[in-house]
Amino acid sequence: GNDGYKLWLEYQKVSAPRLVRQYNEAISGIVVKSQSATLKIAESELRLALERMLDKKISPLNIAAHNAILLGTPESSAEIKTMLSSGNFSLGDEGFVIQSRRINNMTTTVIAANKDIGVLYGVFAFIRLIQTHQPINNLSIINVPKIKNRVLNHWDNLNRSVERGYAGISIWNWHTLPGYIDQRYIDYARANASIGINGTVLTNVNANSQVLTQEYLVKVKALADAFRPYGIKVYLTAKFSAPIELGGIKTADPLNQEVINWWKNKCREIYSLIPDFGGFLVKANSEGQPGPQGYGKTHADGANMFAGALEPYGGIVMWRAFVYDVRVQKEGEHFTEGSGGEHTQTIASGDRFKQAYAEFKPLDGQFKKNVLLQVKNGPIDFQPREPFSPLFGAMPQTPLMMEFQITQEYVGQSTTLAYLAPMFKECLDADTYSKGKGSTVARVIDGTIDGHTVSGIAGVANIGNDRNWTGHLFGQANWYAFGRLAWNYDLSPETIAEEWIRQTFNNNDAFINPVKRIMSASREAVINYMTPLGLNHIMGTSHHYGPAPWVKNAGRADWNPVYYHKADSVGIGFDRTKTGSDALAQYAPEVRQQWSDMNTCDYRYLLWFHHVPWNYKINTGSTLWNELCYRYQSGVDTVRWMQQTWDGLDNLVDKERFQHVRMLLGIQEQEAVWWRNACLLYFQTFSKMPFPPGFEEPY
Ligand code: GCW
Repeated sequence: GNDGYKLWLEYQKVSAPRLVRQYNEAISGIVVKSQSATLKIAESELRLALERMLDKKISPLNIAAHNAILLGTPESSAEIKTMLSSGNFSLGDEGFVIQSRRINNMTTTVIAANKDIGVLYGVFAFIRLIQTHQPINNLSIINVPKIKNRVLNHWDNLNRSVERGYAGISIWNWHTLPGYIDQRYIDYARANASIGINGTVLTNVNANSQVLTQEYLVKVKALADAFRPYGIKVYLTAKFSAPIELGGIKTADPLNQEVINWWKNKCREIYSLIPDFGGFLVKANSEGQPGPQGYGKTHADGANMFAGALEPYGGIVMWRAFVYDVRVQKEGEHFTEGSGGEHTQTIASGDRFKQAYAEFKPLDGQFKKNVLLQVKNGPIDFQPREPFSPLFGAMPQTPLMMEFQITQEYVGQSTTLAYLAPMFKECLDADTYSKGKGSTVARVIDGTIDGHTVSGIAGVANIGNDRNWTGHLFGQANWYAFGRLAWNYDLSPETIAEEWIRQTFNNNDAFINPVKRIMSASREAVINYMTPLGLNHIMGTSHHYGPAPWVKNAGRADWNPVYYHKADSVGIGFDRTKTGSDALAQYAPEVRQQWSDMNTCDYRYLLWFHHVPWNYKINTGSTLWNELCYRYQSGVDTVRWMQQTWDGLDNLVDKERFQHVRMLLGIQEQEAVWWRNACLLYFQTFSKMPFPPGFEEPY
């Protein structure tokens, strides 16, 4: 059986005779002249892959022979030294070159890089060529990542529960660490290295200071040691109040000398165990987490304290900009978080959309050099579709990191097939106009627009201890796509989907094409049956699964779905123009303009920015109410089409994976119907309009 455990590293046997001949001719063996841990891994991964795919023994070669694959760096190979010094490759520390060359008059495939890790990345890229049945002669590939820190964020708790995790419990078994290194850790590292992920934050942003104790740090060290040869650095979340909880200090004030010293000592301790520790990810003054504002200090004061402690060791601080509180109405105004329902009074005037910008923009220029501000893609919270966060482009003096969510908290979790590359891409491609046309979010975060040398992108991981890692098999594609886009945001979602299908399943066009169509349609389908036309945050309170647009007492006003859709007898949607919260003012004029007029605003963002009358004829040609009905129905229809399409593939994929996806699509169809019925019947109590003719009536 095939349970999906091997992810996209299946390395299936190539059977097409033409390809078998071609690959066999081009590959006689592997030459590698180094015993470094990373190069050894590169060699053994390549051998494993080739032996499986070509079904033959691959011998290590000592001297360059005909059709050898030569792996290495200038340090490990004289030939590579000559090659790299003769051209202008600009590979940096992680880039690689794959080149077919003649060396000593023999045809050779060279996989070279400045550093060992680049060679490993090159090896995985070479393996991918064969996995996807590409030619491997006359290669001339130069590939360098566009973003420096490409990290997963695990929201994993020390008790192995995973916040917003839908794939079992945490893969980190704190109980058996440090003595036991599960094969899963190694396979995790291999999978990440294969797509260029070079960092992992092991613990939940809702942090537990316990992980900073000696007892846990030796466990963290064991993981760091296991991941190091794969180029993966380990990071931890730092709970702001740790000096109080662990240090017995009375305060966590970031300007207090005792507190500063406590963190300095903590960093010294960490780095003595883990010399290449990546740094801290911090959630502060957000959803009840402690932070500098509790001491009348700013986010910059807080971030800089950590930055100072990490600086001597080259560590970084990833400081999250995910803050909100409906009480904030004026820019720059700060509050310490409460937790209860006391904000209910201010529903009408506040706009959560505006808070992150309001709090952080004034701090631009105040952060130390090793601080990155980690901003969620959208202004609210990982909705099926959000406009890009107005912070992108608004803080030129601060390196902004992207935070995507791979795990599908608001996108149907692990019963839903939703391929998220189009969502990531949509945000990365969005134009902020911060330095004129072409100032895309991608170019803000890669540092090119504002000249930053440090850059980062994070994905909240969907990985758990389920047999197939991600709960839904197609969740693997989102992990894969995140890594591929983090490395190169110019790749298209279709290209990535096709790569993933070929590597995960097979190279049969009769399978690839329909699956690609399913994946490409999936996210838009989910938007349609959950939150069409720019609706958002109408999921069930706290679990965020399934529809609950009617909820108005979720504990905090800004958790209430009614706060987000604002349906009333007139219409639906959140007016964020000048007549409303004017959140649009946080964008560059060009962006503001594209969304500020109800008549020209892209229908996909319409209700994000406008309160639109039910019978208003929107620019799709229908009334708002009818369009809403059509969208919900078309979401359901697409899921049914996905089911039928998948059903037609039963003889092209193993039974186990076929059934797995088939059953989940069955659940997804029921969910789509549930969403459509719940939302339309509820919204109809405001619109009081009939369903359009021919419409499948919700019941
Ligand atoms: O998406 C929301 C989640 C919380 C999460 C928070 C955050 C880790 O509902 O579970 O907490 O965002 O990103 O901090």
